[in-house]
Amino acid sequence: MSESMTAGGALLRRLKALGIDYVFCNSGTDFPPIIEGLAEAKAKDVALPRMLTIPHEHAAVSMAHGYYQMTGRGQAVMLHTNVGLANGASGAINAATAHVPMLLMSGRTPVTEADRFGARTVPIGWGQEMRDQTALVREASKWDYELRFPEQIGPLLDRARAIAHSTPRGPVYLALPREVLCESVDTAGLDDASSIAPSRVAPDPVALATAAKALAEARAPLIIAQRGAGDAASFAAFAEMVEEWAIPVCSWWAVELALPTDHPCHVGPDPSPWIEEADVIVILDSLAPWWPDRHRPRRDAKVINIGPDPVFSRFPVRNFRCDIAVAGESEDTLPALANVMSHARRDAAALAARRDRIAAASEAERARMRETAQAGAGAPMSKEYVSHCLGEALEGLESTVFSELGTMLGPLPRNARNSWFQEPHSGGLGWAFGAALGAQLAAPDRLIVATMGDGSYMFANPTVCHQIAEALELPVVVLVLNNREWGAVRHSVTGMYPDGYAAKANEVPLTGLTPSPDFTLTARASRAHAERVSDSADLPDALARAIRIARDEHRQVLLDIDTARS
Ligand SMILES: Cc1ncc(C[n+]2csc(CCOP(=O)(O)OP(=O)(O)O)c2C)c(N)n1
Ligand SMILES: [Mg+2]
Repeated sequence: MSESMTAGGALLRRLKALGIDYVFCNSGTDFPPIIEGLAEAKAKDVALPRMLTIPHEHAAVSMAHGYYQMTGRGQAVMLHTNVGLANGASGAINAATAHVPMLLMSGRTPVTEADRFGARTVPIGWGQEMRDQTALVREASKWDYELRFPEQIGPLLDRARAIAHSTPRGPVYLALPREVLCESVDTAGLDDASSIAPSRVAPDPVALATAAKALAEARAPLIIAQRGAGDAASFAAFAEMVEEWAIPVCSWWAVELALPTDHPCHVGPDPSPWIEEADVIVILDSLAPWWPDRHRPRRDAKVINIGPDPVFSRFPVRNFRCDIAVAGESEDTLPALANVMSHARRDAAALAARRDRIAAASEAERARMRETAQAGAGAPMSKEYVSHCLGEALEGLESTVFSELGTMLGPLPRNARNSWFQEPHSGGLGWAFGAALGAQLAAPDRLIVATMGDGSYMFANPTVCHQIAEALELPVVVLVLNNREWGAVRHSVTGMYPDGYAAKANEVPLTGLTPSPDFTLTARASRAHAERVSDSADLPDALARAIRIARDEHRQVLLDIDTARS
């Protein structure tokens, strides 16, 4: 028997059938048919995704981002017309750069002025109209469209989700006009499985064989890895392969962990001196693997690009050399590469000598980092010191650290897959807190730590994020590394003009954040446990307390840590 429901509710029902757990929502006057449909579905016992009220769009998109990072499953975000979408655009740019799939939607203000259900009522109906609303996020979207008829809900959502999850993954956008959502639609087929499977690019066997041969025959190979090594199995296979083949792995500006920091082949963030001597370089899923003006690969070095989109076609300019391109998801490519290499001939003695040299360099780098961290004790203390202490506090615990100008990989040892994420290379600040909340939602039993600069904390709309943490009972630990400035901006000025006027000024203009707000009060406003830490000697105890409270009392915690300007 045929049945019908409000199109707004039908849309949510379809999302559920597509396996979406959460819709991160920030609603408005375009939402009545969504909210009515939601209530209708509830009244009729129709299963829907969990619909969450998120009081700022950047937090909503960042939560979907963090949720995906922990689960590998894209979620949905529903925002308010053009203005909500504009607030979420920075998050969409982050998701696109990080290859994070999500179904981004926002309402379209009614286009009709009268005589139709759903037509304009209040002045924003006119004020929020745009000729091309999608333009706000089009460059960050793999696909975009507008729902024209209610019966398109199933087909368009199937298509949107399949495209978002196809290689290379990323966000898609669908605009939802209010009049269309107000219509009634037949429910037949809404609960069926998706009609379109995502397409997954598998590595080309010829490219794989060529890459494997080059790597196996290399005298001085190097891998630069910025965005992880795929799933649990490929993470393990990668660690084994680089050890067996004695390949140094560099984490220059890594935003995700590809190799444990205590692995004997992890040589730290600096590609020098490896890059100058390398005859074969693998760029593993890395947008900007080195600094072209500083790091100079050999002219005859063979460069292999591996990743879901090895040439990063979204970006107008990116000319890192690419002799061999191997396209595919890392979880497919890395085990396949390891397998092909396992059949290659090797000179065991030469590999052993190289392995020893790399391991010694790796150990020396760890020792140097420990020393730098210890030297940063005091009041205020260095970021390296905070990173080191956090590493000690997390030892033996299953944890994930999100860092945005916060703690540093290396001084903060991280060894498990998914244990560490840094802001994407798009750098749309305000990401880490929201992403940590999304990750905690995905992994309720895991210790989730968000560490960020004071500037990044303020970009995250902290009142909003603490409200979410309280409302959804997400016991995240937040560390604000507070140097009362935008240090990264100051560094970029003094880096470009080391002897300039700005560098000689008492305070570099446009970088100071004094007077610094009392962030503990912001957190306490949402009943977080909050402390200020000024002296490095107090940090280990404060961290232990923070972790205990988050775990045992299931309560969010903030530490406002007095951090030195470097
Ligand atoms: C949305 C957004 N606005 C501005 C910037 C430019 N920006 C890059 S780093 C930075 C300062 C970050 O300050 P903070 O988080 O305090 O870290 P610090 O550098 O002081 O350690 C700014 C403003 C950005 N990346 N994103
Ligand atoms: Mg700062």
